[in-house]
Amino acid sequence: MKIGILGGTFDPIHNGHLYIATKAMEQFELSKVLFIPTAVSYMKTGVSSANDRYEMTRLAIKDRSKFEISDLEVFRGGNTYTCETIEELRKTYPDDKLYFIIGTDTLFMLEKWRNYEYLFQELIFVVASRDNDRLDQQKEKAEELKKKYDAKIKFLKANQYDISSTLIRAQFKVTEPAYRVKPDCPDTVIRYAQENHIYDMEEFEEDEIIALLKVDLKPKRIIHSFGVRDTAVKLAEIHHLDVEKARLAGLLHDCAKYLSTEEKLALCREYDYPVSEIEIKNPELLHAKAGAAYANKKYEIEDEEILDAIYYHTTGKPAMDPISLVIFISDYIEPGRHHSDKLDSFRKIAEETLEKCAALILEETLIYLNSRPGNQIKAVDPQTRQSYEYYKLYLEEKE
Ligand code: DGI
Ligand code: FE
Ligand code: FE
Repeated sequence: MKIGILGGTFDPIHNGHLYIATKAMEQFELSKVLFIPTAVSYMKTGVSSANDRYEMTRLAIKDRSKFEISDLEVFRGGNTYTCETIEELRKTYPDDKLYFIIGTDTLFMLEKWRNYEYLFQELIFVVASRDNDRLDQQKEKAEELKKKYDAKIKFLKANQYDISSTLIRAQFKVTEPAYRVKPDCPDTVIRYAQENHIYDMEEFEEDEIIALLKVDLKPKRIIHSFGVRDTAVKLAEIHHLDVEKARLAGLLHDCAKYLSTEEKLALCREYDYPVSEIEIKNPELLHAKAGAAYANKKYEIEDEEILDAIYYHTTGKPAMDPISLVIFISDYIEPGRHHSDKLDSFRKIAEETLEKCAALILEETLIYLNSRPGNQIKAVDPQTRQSYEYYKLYLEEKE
């Protein structure tokens, strides 16, 4: 027999896993696929219990006669090395061909695995790649392993699938009805997770926020958000501020960037946020205020300092809170920004005096906005002007 093996944390199992198992079965004419939920060290927090992960996996495949679940690893506690699992499996399947399904990242790690030479001898590896970009590198690595160890490595022909357990967990955690979407996993799993509150009682982890943001934002905006997060964290450390608040505010500051004008206006109305004339004419500006509402409503951020930082990140305001100041500045100077040759000097000043850096940024912004008078899009928001009036004092002080 040819037997497929798909191991994973399965927290939770989702349709991407089932798709891969199905594709592998077709391509390699497997008699069955064994799903092996892994044990997770008790030291690792935030992973659902072995029992729940096992149960969800069992439910997901129970109507598929060629999919089987194995409890070889999940109830053992602590990590199980794959070589131990394979030795166990060999007792049941002494002469069968074992097709072991791995992801792209694993392909590059195989030589770190315990007894990998034994594994190369026993297993046919099936690479289910998630990103086709590195396909050349993957093929190269496979050739190398084939030469060195006589490894048997095959590539799964399947469409790219963009589902991750992280995103699914995050989707379970969204409680606001308007933003709930059906997670991409079997209904039996959804029901089990909901009835047993596997995910919805927990707070968002950062990787889950990122997974949701990747749906809300474009890839370039994600990179920018990481830049703002990292810059904000660094500045918070230097200036002895709350690093975790800076991190979250930086990550989420542009979360409403791609909402429609109607959605942004509706959020501002719902939260009683004032909307200025300029903002109506130039709804792009609204993503800051709407972002504060969106971060609260969808991402369940309740901290006022974080929400304020998002609210004021585009225009600033007089006498900002330190976290707001850090986000306002980080948005302008994060490493992905290249719009002005003054940025490097601003980056240095930010490490010394936040207020002075804010003043310089506001000055630059006003110069930029005034560079084309009459351009509606560049009308100065009163808030930007007031921020400048306040912070410019920090420029004079030094002179
Ligand atoms: O969302 P980002 O692109 O990361 O950055 P942002 O939220 O600071 O928005 C940047 C844009 O906002 C930039 O093109 C300058 C513009 N801006 C800042 N203050 C004002 C302004 N635009 C207008 N019309 N009026 C302002 O007062
Ligand atoms: Fe922004
Ligand atoms: Fe930004």
